[in-house]
Amino acid sequence: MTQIQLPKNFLFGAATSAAQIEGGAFLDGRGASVWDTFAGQVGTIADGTTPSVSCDFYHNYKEDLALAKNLGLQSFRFSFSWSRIFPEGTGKANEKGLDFYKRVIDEIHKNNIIPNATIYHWDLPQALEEKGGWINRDIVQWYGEYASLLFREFGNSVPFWATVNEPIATYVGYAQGIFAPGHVSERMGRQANHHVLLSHGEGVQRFRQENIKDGKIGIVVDIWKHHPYRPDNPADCAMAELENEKTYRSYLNPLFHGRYTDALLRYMEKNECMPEIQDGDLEKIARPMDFFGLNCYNRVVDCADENLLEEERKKKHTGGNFQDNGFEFYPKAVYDAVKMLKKNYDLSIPIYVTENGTPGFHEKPDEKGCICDQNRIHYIKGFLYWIGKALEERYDIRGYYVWSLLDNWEWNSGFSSRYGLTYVDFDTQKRIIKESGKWYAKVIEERVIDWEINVHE
Ligand code: IFM
Repeated sequence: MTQIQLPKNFLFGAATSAAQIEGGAFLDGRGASVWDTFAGQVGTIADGTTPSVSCDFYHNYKEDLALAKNLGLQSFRFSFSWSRIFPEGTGKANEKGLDFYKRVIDEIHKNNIIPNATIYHWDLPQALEEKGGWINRDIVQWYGEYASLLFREFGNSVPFWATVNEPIATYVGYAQGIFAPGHVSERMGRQANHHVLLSHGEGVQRFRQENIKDGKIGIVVDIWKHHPYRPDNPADCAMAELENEKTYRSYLNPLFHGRYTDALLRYMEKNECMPEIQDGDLEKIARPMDFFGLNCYNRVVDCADENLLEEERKKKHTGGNFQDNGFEFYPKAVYDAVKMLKKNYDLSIPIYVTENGTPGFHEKPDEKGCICDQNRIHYIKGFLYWIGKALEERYDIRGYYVWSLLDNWEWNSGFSSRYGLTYVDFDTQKRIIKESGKWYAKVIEERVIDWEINVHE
């Protein structure tokens, strides 16, 4: 058993996003987002639900923030709903929408919690999608106007700002059709991604122009490193390598090196999906920021042999390096990501682990009303251990946020996938703190992690 002590000034929090917790989708002038529209189409969401009510944070925010305080959270990560603020995406702002966020931010402060805001977490106003959405280069200006308004309204009451959460979600929505708005075109996906990165750069520039005192701005990128299933097999290695290019490197390279990698450029050329890039775009994307938000959940293992893969899928993995929910358990992923950021990008800004968590598919209260999610405790413990390891080696990680404070509307999985430290009964809106929530509260207080290192790590 190894013991890790996390520093006193290390920030502990939990993360959420507007579309997943707020509900109130059609209240007080809010316009539809692409997820409202997408979820309304048959076959898009596993349980056929929509985000229209979800946790009803729109009405329950005071109780939920009191709950966050009870857990001892030091920071609360949330996102603004673009279409609550600009129902049409641009033009006249909705005062009632701005009012809501003012009340939420005030309440966060009343609870002595530090707000950490994301400007864009996947919920593009439907009105903008109808003008081409992330494919239309004008979106950089639309996003910029929206970001500037937020900076002016809330810049002095929110110290942490993320321009975008996980740019890859836009690719998934335009290239793979799995996420809203549901397009299936590699070319659209690459163009959409370029515009998301450009909007990030626009956001950073406008943040600096607003001259916000004490505020920090960054971006949140998820790193799921691809590993070859057979490390000595060239096809598996080539597959993993290409996936790393197409995923996290396609964001990190422009952000930190001011260019797309040659391998990605070759791939885009060959597959006729090269985005339109104008002079100055990459300089804009690479504007210096203040922190890096790392979302880290797992790694991905790639295998080029379909038959082998099929056999692997049939295996019922439990225990060891697999969790009960069927996912591989690889907490070292966070340590690997942090090391890679330093080695490959010479990252010199602080890292916040802005999301980490694991879903439960059958969680419900037992006869005593307890949600005994030992699986989640084990998972978070493993990641905190490896964060502690990286801290011992002097990597600059300043905080950690569990995804999520509450069970919520998990995009394509609807309500069938629960990530919360708190259980939500979506019929009654009753909340029950899970065992993981109680355990996390203790970690925040004591900052000690006992960990038995797994043979597979
Ligand atoms: O729920 C999502 C979140 O919106 C973005 N990061 C991953 C989470 C879990 O899937």
